[in-house]
Amino acid sequence: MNHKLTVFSLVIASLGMMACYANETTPSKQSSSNATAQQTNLASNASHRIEQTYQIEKMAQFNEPWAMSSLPNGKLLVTERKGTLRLFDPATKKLTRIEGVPTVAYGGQGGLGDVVVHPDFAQNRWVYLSYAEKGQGGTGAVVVRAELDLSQAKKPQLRNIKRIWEQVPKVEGEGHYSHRILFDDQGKLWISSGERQQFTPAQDMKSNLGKIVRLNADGTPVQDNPFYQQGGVTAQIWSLGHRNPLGLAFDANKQLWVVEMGPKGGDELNRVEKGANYGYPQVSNGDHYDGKPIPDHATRPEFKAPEIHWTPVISPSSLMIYQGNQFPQWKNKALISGLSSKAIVVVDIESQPVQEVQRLDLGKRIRAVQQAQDGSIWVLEDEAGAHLLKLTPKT
Ligand SMILES: [Ca+2]
Repeated sequence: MNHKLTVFSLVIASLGMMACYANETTPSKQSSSNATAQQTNLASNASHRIEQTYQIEKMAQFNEPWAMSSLPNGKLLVTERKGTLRLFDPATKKLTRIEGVPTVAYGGQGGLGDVVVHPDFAQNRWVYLSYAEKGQGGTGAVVVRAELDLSQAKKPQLRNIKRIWEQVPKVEGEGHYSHRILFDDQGKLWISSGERQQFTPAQDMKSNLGKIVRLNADGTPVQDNPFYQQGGVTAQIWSLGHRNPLGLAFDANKQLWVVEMGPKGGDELNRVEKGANYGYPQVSNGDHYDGKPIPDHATRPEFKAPEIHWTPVISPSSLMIYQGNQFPQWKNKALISGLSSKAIVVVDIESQPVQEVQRLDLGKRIRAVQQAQDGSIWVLEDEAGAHLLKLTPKT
């Protein structure tokens, strides 16, 4: 009898969570079949859900921000897509424009992209920026290294700008640059390079589009890269078959993870392995926007499948794996910012299978999420008038 009672309670609890979840989803453009799929996903996950509480403070406002990075002193570098780099001081909430940013190709999904700080910034003052540029054949992303001169507080500027990487080849169109940048604890530089909406380059080893690349801090390929002996841009490649990978992060075990936008359906969180092929455009758990089907991952086991995928999509725009202490329930979990989902999606990457455990419904397209030095969390909204938000534990 006790057993029956427990089962009955679980069913009621699951139904309650399903209903609760439906209320959290974005109201528009949700077809009933999609809603059913989502409820099915969440119903199976119901027992794993967490409810980490938080509070939100609006800190500043930006125009189409894309990325942010903390300096060792706690100030924040923030890029805006039209080509502006700003320095934000959380203590005074003052914003200062940084001079000397190269001209960017703004349009479509392109413009000024990511900004990261070299691990030895305190000594070398190096920051790295990615952006779209025009050139022969169309557009492509580049990464530059620059010295950030903060000696004049009112006129910070970039000096000694050196181009260290570019997408090959440049192509027509203004989408899927991806161009997220990340340093690992060995000082190696990782770049996510999207397939530029051209599909087949993701499988072409003579192109670095649709790849995750691994470089030395000066932009040269690393000697123990899986295809180093083949030379050219092939030497840069760490993994292939990616579509529009917009988030890169290492977990506590130094495992690299990447989130990428799927086509119509099939957003992915992938565990990135040396030399692995993630299958795009041969396989995807989504289909082409024109309705043409793409075989699912299960049909081609030679390609590495995502650890978790989403249909309906969440539109993942960045990834962090929380290592702080202010939000105990998020420790070692992936936080994925979402555009169409207007949310931060929390994923348990240690569980088998990997699963979504919480969704922070923020009501705005979210462009980036990043951990601050003190363990609080910076969140950047998307588009014009976007806020920089600070997430702290609920008091
Ligand atoms: Ca498919």
